[in-house]
Amino acid sequence: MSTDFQAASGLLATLDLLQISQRGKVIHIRLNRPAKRNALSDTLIQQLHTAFVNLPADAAAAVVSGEGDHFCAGLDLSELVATDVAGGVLHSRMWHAAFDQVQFGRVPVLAVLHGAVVGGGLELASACHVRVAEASAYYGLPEGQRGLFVGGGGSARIPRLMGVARMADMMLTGRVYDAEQGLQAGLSQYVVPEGQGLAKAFELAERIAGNAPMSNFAVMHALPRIADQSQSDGLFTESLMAAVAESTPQAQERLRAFLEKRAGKVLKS
Ligand code: 1HE
Repeated sequence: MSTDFQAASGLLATLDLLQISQRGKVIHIRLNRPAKRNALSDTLIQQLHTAFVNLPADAAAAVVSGEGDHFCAGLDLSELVATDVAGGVLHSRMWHAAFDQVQFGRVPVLAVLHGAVVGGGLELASACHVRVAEASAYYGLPEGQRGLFVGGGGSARIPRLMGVARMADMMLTGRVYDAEQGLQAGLSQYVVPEGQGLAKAFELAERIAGNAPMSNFAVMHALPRIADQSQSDGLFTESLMAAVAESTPQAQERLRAFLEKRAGKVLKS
């Protein structure tokens, strides 16, 4: 935990497979099962769900990372017992509920990726809004080799990042992408040197937390849905969302601030 982050209290502090802390408006949720490479057991999935449903009211951005040498080794294979079809569907739906809460919850979520980002770990990463990869990150979908299929939303989310053909190749052939290849393919938006992922993510999270809440809401909730709509429906939804955002007091104040030369310009960084 970074020194200036405060450990979470109350319900969030009881989630023993997560280490949760907060600095200002940024909440840091760390998968904390390093001995098992942060493999996603049922309990860990349920704790992620609980954490994202119960984020502190003053949190405005979240960062998810993994303790130890890997972000996440995917589904906890030791828990995969032969079950009936209904049981399998319900198990997958439990993951969907948790990861939907990540993608369509209250605050934008950044993932810091290092080491293995495989199977369900990549599904979790793909539910986040911004992915920062360290140089050691690598991506795999070993479901094909394990006799499985993705069940944590991967088939819906990963092709939206990298395309169906690339995902099919990963699943069929076991192809692994390294951090740079993942960046080129769209799996992450940033690659940073080893050990610098959290600092980069916290810097981006501070920026996100400073946006008008309605703009962040629109990006999280309207943008992916518009992308799923026909052009005509999407344009109409966009107009509604734009009108809602523009009419908020925060937007009005920000526009005034720019016109009165109190706000920053858009400059090359
Ligand atoms: C695990 C898991 C796991 C590690 N489930 N226990 N995911 C996979 O197929 C990936 C499987 N894991 C690996 O390939 C490797 O563990 C790693 C490349 C991620 C890391 O290697 P390494 O050498 O650092 O660790 P390790 O020695 O392999 O593992 C350390 C311990 O973690 C060991 O347990 P131990 O009791 O012997 O110490 C491993 O058994 C345990 N471990 N990964 C259970 N995944 C909703 S559908 C989603 C479908 C999927 O995600 S399929 C992909 C599953």
